[in-house]
Amino acid sequence: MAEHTLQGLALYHFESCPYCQKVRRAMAELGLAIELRDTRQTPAYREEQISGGGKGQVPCLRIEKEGQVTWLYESDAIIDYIKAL
Ligand SMILES: N[C@@H](CCC(=O)N[C@@H](CS)C(=O)NCC(=O)O)C(=O)O
Repeated sequence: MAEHTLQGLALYHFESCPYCQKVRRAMAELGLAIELRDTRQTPAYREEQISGGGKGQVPCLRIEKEGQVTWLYESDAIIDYIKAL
């Protein structure tokens, strides 16, 4: 399947988090390329997630659409969202 780079989406995650692994696996199975922001490797990503979304829990999908930003928490909700794209 062709990879589609999705504009306006960024997944806040870190490598060893099992919930993040589940989301990354779903992305791979769907053939979707979403920007990955590792909050452990880059503490500034964790800070922007907390300041924008309210907490540092990962995975979290930052969705920017028509100038509005939504922070989607919970791996199952993120997978449902990307399956519907
Ligand atoms: N129910 C959540 C669980 C996510 C979760 O527990 N993530 C851990 C890392 S594996 C975490 O971010 N813990 C720190 C926190 O909640 O601030 C999901 O399915 O996404």
